[in-house]
Amino acid sequence: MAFYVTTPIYYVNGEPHLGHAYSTIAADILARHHRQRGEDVFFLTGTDEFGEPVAQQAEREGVTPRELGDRLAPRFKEMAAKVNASNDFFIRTTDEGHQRRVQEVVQRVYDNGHVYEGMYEGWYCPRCADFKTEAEIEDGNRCPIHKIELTREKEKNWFFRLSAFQEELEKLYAERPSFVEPGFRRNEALAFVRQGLQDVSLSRRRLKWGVPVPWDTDQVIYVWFDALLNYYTALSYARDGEDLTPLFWPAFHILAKDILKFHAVYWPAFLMAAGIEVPKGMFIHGFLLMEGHKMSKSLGNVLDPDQVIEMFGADALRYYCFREVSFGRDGQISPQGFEARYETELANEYGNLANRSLSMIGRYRDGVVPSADPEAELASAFEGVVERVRGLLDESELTHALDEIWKLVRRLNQYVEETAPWKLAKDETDSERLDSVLYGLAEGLRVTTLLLHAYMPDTTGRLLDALAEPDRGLPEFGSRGGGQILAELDPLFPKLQKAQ
Ligand code: ME8
Repeated sequence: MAFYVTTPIYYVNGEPHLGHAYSTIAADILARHHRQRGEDVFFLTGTDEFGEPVAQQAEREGVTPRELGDRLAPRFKEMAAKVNASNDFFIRTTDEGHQRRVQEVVQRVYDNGHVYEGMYEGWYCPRCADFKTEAEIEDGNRCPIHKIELTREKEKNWFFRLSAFQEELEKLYAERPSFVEPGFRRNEALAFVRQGLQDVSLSRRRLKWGVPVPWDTDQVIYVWFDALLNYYTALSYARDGEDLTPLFWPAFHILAKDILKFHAVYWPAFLMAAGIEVPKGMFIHGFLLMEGHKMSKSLGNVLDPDQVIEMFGADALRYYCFREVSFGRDGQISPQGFEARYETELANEYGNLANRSLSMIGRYRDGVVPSADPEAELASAFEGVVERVRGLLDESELTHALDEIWKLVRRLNQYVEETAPWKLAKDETDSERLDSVLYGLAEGLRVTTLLLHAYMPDTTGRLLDALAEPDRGLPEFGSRGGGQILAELDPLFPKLQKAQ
């Protein structure tokens, strides 16, 4: 089995913020989970460097778009590393290999008869690099996303015959109900298709910063087509002398609702036009909000992932984002929220469970996991849980899967309270029961931690080492007998430095 997952490629028109980190972490959790299943995984992220959004920012800063990209692309690359993303490649659309392949595919779409020359006029948002319909425009002529004034634009350029794909798109949606998840986003996309599709510009004449149209080098390819194609082009040159396309295509995409239309409508149509298989599917998540507003570069209300990581660590950030905000919905995040979850859930519930369990096995059994059968009441809490988590992650339900796992953390804590091993340890006749309880705790902790591994790779890795568990695959409760010698474990989630 192969699994190919992508994030949007981010515009290099500002520093990365937590909104970008969020999509990257989501895709990373899926990538890591599929690796745990033993699948061949390819995980792609990167930067979108052409087009108006970047050219305009460069102009504002008095640098060339290339210089801006060369400064900011490494920042996005660092951001991915800092949040512990395990991406297999980082694409920059300015890569030679990308541009070559984009031209090939666009030429194919042209040769297949889906491109013509025409005149476009409409309200245009340079930040979105997109024309807006009358219905989308806010407050006279403002962009509904960026709140900036739209400009009236008119130019002769090449058009992609999107309208010709209406029926095929409707068929795709009918045949593959899970093509776009969650369902309410699928309905939005389908409604957009059903209202009637208009052809879209495939090129720009005024702009110089882009991939040249192969048959008309006075124009550049419209940034959205060049950008979407990154998902396809990367596989052809990510590995020297090897084309990964046959192994990994089609991709599964993670993105937010702001770019739904491009991914759910333009992109499959464009691939159909090129004769390339459409994506496996996509999951559309919501926005992280700060005090009620979308966290965004243009609104300036962003949290810096570096600062958050410095304070809480990457794992806590990864955990918080998916626990606090139901994946798929918009949700508020705040430094106070971080702190609260860090202390109550990560440090007190999970961290304490780990340290308590290890120290009881240390104290009562010299640090060796007893060989015993778990008690039925504990075993039953784990029944079917791995399958449930797998099933939820198959639907990219990152929050629901995490909720399932967190129930185990709580069940284990409750089990410690119910069984009170410190009391059992006082009476020699309870020795066998204590073996069962301690075995159950070690096994429960192992299974829970392996399930959390995709979410919090570092801390869980440390705990698994302490549990003498070298395997990182998906677990099964009761599949490991006792006898392991446990190691020391420093607190997984140390107390926060309040002064900050
Ligand atoms: O749109 N909450 O790039 P972009 C959640 N280059 N996610 C957020 C977010 C927030 N507050 N802010 C940003 C582009 N994101 C194009 C994409 S893809 C072929 C081209 C994330 O830099 C989210 O994934 O504006 C959103 O879709 C993406 O960043 C937009 O990044």
